[in-house]
Amino acid sequence: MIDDDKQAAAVAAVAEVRDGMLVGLGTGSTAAFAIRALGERVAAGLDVRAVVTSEASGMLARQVGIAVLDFADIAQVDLTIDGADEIDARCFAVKGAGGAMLREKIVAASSARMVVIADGSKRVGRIGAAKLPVELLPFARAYVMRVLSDLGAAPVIRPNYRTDQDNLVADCRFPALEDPHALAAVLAAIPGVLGHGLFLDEVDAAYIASKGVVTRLER
Ligand code: ABF
Repeated sequence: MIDDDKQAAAVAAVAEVRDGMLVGLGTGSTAAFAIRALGERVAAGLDVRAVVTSEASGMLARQVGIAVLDFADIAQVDLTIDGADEIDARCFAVKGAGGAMLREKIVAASSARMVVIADGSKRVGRIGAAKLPVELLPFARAYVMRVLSDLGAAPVIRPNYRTDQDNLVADCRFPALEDPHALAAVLAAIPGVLGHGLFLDEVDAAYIASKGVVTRLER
């Protein structure tokens, strides 16, 4: 059932894709439904190219016949479709359970439009309950962990895990997320922190499916 909702949200978002677009492809099981749905449209004649936010999504995209470009050569993406761990009515999202939040943030920032796709379990009143992942340079591990602990984040290094950039992830739990923009600024300013899962200004819209009914939120 949840998979049906993931697919319904994905198909609704992929319907926004038009001929000639450069599409950003997200990471995770919901984004994978979007990649497959886009592959079907490409097989039916849609002319698009894509950039991807992870090695895994790149493999899947190529498998389903989508032309994948190197994002290092791309300055602007037309539309990015990606999953989330939490999304609220403000279109604030927490991302990064899949560990790809740094590339996801960069691709989202480069995109004229970014839409989140999710099943209803990801919809929350206000973001803040999910673990907030922070990507950090291995060289800076002990220092960044001390600073995160001092911020009350109760950080835990994700065991046996490296990102696609070979960095570490600290999963954080802040007691409250009253001012997400302030927290995002504090995290971004820590030397050794390369990215985090707070998406506050990047998300333009969300398609959220519950029991087969797709709801669209626009920021
Ligand atoms: C990516 O994959 C991440 O930002 C997010 O953490 C995760 C969601 O995965 P799923 O769709 O499998 O729940 O979108």
